Amino acid sequence: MSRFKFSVGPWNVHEGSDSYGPATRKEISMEEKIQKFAEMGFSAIQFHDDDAVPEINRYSETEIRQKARERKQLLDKYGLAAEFVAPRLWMDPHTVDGGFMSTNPDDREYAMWRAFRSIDIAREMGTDLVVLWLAREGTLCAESKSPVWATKMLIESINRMLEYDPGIRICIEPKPNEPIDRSICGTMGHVMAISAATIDPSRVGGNLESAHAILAGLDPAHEIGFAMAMGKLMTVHLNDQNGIKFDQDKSFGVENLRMAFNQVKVLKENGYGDHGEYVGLDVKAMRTTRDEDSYQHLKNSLEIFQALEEKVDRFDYEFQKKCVETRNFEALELYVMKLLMGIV
Ligand code: XLS
Ligand code: MG
Repeated sequence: MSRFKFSVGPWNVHEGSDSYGPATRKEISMEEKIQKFAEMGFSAIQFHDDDAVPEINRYSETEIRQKARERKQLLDKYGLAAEFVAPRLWMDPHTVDGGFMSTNPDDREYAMWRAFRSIDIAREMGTDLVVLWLAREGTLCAESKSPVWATKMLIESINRMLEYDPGIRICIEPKPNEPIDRSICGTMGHVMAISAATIDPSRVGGNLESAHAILAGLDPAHEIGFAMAMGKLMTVHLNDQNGIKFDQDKSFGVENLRMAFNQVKVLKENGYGDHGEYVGLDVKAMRTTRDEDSYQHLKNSLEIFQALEEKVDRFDYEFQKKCVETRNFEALELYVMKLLMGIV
């Protein structure tokens, strides 16, 4: 039995379309997904603002709150919590050049409207956590906006959210690229610097996604450790990635097993979850996956995570200590590989 609580977003179960081809699976309703997530043992659901309130632009602030309460009733029906709400600032025409750092002032205000509504929705759904994945925040043409100005706009936007709700927590999910070309906040280091520059650093932290760290050429476990050292790891998006290419959101551990082992190890060793944090998944099924296997990638990710928990529990810290004292890291590395291969 895992010591962790797990969360997932409805976009993790999708129809399989990609930039080069149409859907390969039938659409599944939100209620059916949420019921299945509860059956699979998830404890919480991640939401975009328009997952909670579809066609959000059509509604007044009051209507948005009402619809968020209705979505919360669906969670209550299956005994699930809402982990976070994230403004989806990458689909609407107003976000064509980003949101908080768009070169169009009206579009910047639209992004703030969505951010404030995400806070309202979060409150109605019983969570104080808003996640900002900064999809289009950066440049497609490097000379289109100053990186100094853009960074300051991000800080100013977060400050406005912190002022809008004095109890809300803002969690930035860094990614070095895709769909943006040059990201303004690409790694956990950038997130920690942004946090420190806001009016309330204690309420601004990070969400580390495994694939995003790999896309930045970094080690996910070290990115997790960096945020935990600052006391600012608010959640994680565990998945995997085969090298530096398009974001693959692969099942956790399927490409980089030792990296996955060290992500579980750093979370377990440092009390992740002790303050209610969830292990979030952000994984997508292969386009070739059939309808009847629409949730298999989530089951695989949970099974691999829990198998790695057992490996961490069996890790021989005495042997590690001896290897460190004698600086025999070759022996330590072989031990880890044997542990992962089931030889020891
Ligand atoms: C995309 C992001 C996205 C956010 C949620 O790369 O990981 O899935 O986590 O919108
Ligand atoms: Mg993610």
